[in-house]
Amino acid sequence: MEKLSLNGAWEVTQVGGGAPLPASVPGNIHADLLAASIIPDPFYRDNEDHLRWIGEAEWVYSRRFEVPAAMLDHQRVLLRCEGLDTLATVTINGQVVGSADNMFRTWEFDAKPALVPGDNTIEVHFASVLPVIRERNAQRPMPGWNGPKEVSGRAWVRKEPCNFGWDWGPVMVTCGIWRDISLLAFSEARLTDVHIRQQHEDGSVVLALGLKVTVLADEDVVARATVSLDGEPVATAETVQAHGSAALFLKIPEPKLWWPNNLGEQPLYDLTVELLARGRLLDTVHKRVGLRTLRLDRHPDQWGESFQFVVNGVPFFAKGANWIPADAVLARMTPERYRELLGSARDANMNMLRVWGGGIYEADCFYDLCDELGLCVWQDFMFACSAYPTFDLEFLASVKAEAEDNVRRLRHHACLALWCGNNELEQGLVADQWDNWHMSWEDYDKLFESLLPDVAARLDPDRDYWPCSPHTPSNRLDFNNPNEGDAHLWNVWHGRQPFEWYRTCEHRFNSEFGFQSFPEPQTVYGFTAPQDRNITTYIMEHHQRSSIGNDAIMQYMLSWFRLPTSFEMTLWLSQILQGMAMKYAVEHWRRAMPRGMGTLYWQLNDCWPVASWASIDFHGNWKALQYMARRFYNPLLLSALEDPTSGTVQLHVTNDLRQPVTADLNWWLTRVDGTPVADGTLPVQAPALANTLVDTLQLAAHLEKLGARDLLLGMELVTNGEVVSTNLVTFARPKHLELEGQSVRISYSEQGESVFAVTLEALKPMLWAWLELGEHQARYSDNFVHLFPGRPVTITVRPTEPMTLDQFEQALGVHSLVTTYS
Ligand code: BMA
Repeated sequence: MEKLSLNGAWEVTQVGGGAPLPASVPGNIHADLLAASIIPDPFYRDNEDHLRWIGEAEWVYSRRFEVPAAMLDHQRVLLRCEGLDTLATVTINGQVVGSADNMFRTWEFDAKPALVPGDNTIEVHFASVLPVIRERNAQRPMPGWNGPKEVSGRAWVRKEPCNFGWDWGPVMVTCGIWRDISLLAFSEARLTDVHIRQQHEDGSVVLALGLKVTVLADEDVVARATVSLDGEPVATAETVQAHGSAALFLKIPEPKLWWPNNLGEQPLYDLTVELLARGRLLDTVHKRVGLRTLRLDRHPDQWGESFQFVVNGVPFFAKGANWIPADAVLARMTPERYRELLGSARDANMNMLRVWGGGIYEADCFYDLCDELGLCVWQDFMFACSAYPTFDLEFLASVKAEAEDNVRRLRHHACLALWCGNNELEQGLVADQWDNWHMSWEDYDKLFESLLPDVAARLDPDRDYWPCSPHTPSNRLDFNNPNEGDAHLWNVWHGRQPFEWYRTCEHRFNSEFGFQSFPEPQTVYGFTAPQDRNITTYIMEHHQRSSIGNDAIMQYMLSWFRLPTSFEMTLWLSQILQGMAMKYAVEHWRRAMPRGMGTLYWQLNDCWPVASWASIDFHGNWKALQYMARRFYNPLLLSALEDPTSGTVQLHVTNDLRQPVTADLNWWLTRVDGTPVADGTLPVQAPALANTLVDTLQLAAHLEKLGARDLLLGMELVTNGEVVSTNLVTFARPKHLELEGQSVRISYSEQGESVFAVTLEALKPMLWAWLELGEHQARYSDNFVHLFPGRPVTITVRPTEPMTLDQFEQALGVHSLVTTYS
């Protein structure tokens, strides 16, 4: 197998206008226009609206390349395109070699007849998808949920749905060669597919390989497989012959199992499969494999039907968030940015992400990183919030090929936990008959109950398929049933219910629920001019896509907090509010385990700078929620359920570890000025993988005497002399607490080059104390912490760009709840 990569420097020309511009492949048109300084930053103010012409235009990517004469001696020469976005016609030396209409597919075209030895030219012409969508939608409007700024009818093309706008994303209709492109030449044989299945039995693991081999020559072709760990081979096997299809079995001695984050290690074995003819190497495939079983377990139980993931026989509580494409200009995503975001998910104690169906089947490096980090992936197929033209046989053929390509590409990953048909179609987009708002169940079933589960069962029989998120198996009209299936709980936020509503829900698995916040001031400064910096300006509302979202943030904020006195403090306080909402929900649901066995909040990340449900902003900054998620997703969680009316507080320890834990629980009750009222220590025996009610504090007498507004209850869980979880209870809304002015001793020191330790010693209780460095970006070991007198907290700060101690001192700001309104 000879391979010639065609990645690298290309040119791009707008049809009917302009000179060619330099272009990068893989890439896309927005990235190229930005690099050539033809367009301004599409995320600044409302530039997005003035750049819509890019998606309306047609673009031609072209380059020259040299083909060695020997390459053309091969019997077959293919042009392999791993991603064309979207309506593409490919020409080599003026001859059309193929066309494409599905961004999610891998295309291979016969290039041999068009190629010549030496200098060649390739052109990829991208037609605009927008006229196609408009025309088809005019003939037959496709029901779907579209916000006012979004393009209707996006379901007519197989292209990243959120390109056409979403309730957190801009309208940026891209095109381009978005994944690798290369020439492949071979004469004898090619390894076209390697399917790895794992047989786990009595502590041993056998890898069963199913190989597909295209053999062109009448040769004796054999396949050899080697599996190694940390560079040491642990098993090999060889076939007698490999024609068409072949099987190989590798028994792994003393297998080291792969576990999700916090449940164990993530050892990854390297598998190499080679194709040989008389000792000559013809083709090689490498894959990295984590040994584990990972299933969705559904069985009848006392509440209805379970919905829990089971790894290596151990049911575990899934903790995580929903993932959306991490940049509206996808071409800018680098392995480093993926690592940064996924590393943040792991650092926040997550063990699962849902790749939501309105984006893309992610890049290989995304799943590689999830394998390494122990982040399980709930993988939607790319269908979301719209009806789809499944009555069209061509459409069905296209999505079948797309599903096969992606299942084959991703199924070897240890992290992959579930295939899911779509996002939210069953939640109101399907009815008995097609009409303006619905598709028919008959047509729905063709794709989500037949085609996709068939592909998954045939190509990936060891993984479960779930038709829709959310879905209720016994009655799909009854979505969000508390006794079975998964749920999207949006009564808080979209339904404007108070946070307390979460505590009325005990669903089996919460795959979506969320609350919005603004990004931090520096991120907002990046997309606004000074005159925009008020949350009601046109530009701030432009960077808010959920209907009347900023109003909702303020409505909830004033229910809990005082009116902040500045724009900046409004932004920060919105983050605290968001974190509180998610904490309220997740702590409750973790206490309700094993009835409920998962929480994936909406959403981890952003694709541009915007007010949204994300816990990490577009630039990778952790919002308050991300720090709070690290606490409420801690495998050992100390949480409390307060009842101000009866004056009781239930203290719970949720242990998600595979080992029982012995600990001490310390609690202290103080007045808001810090005067001690009562305290205690409780011994804790927390069995593995369970929630334990440790005790119920009876505080009625104190509440009666001092009043709900004058009391704070702090607590911590200590194991082996280390504080592993902390928490706080207030008995009144924080806005009604008479907190005194901020009074804190701040000391800092340089720990290493440009690493600083800041110790905060509060003289009066301080709620949600946080550090910031103005215009300097940094990573904080913790932030938004509650401080009590006599309990100093040290935070390590790592600025992204090196700073001196002097600069650090100048930039350091320390805030807490009272400074938002004083
Ligand atoms: C959902 C998601 C997204 C959406 C989010 C917030 O239900 O599936 O479509 O962005 O809610 O509204």
